[in-house]
Amino acid sequence: MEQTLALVKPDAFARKDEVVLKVVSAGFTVEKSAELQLTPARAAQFYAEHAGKPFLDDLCNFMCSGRVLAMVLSKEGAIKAWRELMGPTDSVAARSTAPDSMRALFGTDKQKNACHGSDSPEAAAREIAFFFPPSGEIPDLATGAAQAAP
Ligand code: YYY
Ligand code: MG
Repeated sequence: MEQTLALVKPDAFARKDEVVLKVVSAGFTVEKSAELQLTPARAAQFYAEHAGKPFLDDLCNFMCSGRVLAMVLSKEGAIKAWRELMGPTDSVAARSTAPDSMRALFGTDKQKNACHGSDSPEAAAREIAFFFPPSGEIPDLATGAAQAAP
């Protein structure tokens, strides 16, 4: 069964139970789940594909403004299905084009948009390992590097 990495971002964390209810109603299985606080270095590592973009610093600050809920979701075609349930990046646009989507319901704008979802099988593998490293590795919250367990 295909897996994807989903985040409930800090702006929607207070409504995470509503998000999870919709996730389960849409037929996803929550395989793993963790609530955590990102650091700026770790947020920048997560969003490495956006290095050099003008919105990156503000995005990383926002991602560290509170806790996030990280989940591994599984379903047939989970990557595309979760992107569809999330809706378009900009929550304002989502409210006109995908009014039932997570970003329409729980987000504010193109930065505070409630959720993240992997956009390819390669991204899903990387992002799942980022939040749920293989056993024996403990992520260093300051640098984002995986360390061997003592
Ligand atoms: O994959 P998705 O989250 O829908 O959008 P991306 O283009 O990958 O951007 C990642 C993240 O960056 C987006 O969820 C919000 C933020 N962002 C922003 O703050 N300002 C923009 N102009 C574009 C994206
Ligand atoms: Mg993206």
